[in-house]
Amino acid sequence: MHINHFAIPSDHPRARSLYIREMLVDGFRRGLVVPEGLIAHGRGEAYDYLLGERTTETAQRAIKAAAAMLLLSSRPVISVNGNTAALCTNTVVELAKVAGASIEVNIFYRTEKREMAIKAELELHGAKRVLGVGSKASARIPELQSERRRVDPDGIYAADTVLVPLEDGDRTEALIRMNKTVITIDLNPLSRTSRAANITIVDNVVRAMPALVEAARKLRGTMSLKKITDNYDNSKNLQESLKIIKGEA
Ligand code: PTJ
Repeated sequence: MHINHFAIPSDHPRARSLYIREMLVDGFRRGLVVPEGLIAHGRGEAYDYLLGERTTETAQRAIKAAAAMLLLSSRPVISVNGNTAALCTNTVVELAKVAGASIEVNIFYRTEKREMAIKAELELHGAKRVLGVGSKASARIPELQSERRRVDPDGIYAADTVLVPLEDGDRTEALIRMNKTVITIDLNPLSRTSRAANITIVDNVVRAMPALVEAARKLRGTMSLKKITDNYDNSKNLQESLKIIKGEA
């Protein structure tokens, strides 16, 4: 990865945030990220700033519920777009192993070249089987017009639970209509995806993904999974995240 270290002094007060930006820019140069992805990241950054650039206790509760949900699922799938590939391919692969999930490439601005680049990036980090690329995305999500409707019949189409980091609202709602459980990671607690998903982790994917791996590792083989998911309340969780942003909590 080419990170412009010279431009960012390590003692810069915003060094961490600037490094994450560089990861996106590097992903853009390598053909993983679309220009629109850089803009989407900017919006995420603004929310992250307001949340204190930390995994809040509220997000941690959602992470625990998400880990339990993935472990309870019989066909969990992690959906990977350009930004996710640039920021956390290694933890996507780790989570897939720990939670027994499949990995599928699913992008909004679809080109075969970028699908292949994201697949190659996942394989470089140890993914054995990457779904949803090229002619493998032969199934369709009903009532969805965007290129995200094209999914793998062995992956998202047949999944009971789908983890969709940085997702657009249309597909989240379409997946819910297909009776799938949707887990998202989205820094904006007001987004349509955040409100439609069953479990919303309001946190940066860069922090949330490793925390999710850790939580799944801890919970694997324990008996309390169903209790954790039953006791989780997503609307309450979103309200709490909003209060943190407004400085009321
Ligand atoms: O790779 P593609 O073609 O699938 O395109 C990916 C983007 C991100 C461009 C596409 O999915 C898109 O346009 O997304 P949206 O509708 O802008 O939604 C992105 C959401 O993710 C917004 O609510 C952002 O606040 C949030 N977000 C951005 N960066 C992060 C984030 N959430 C968590 N971690 C981030 N690093």
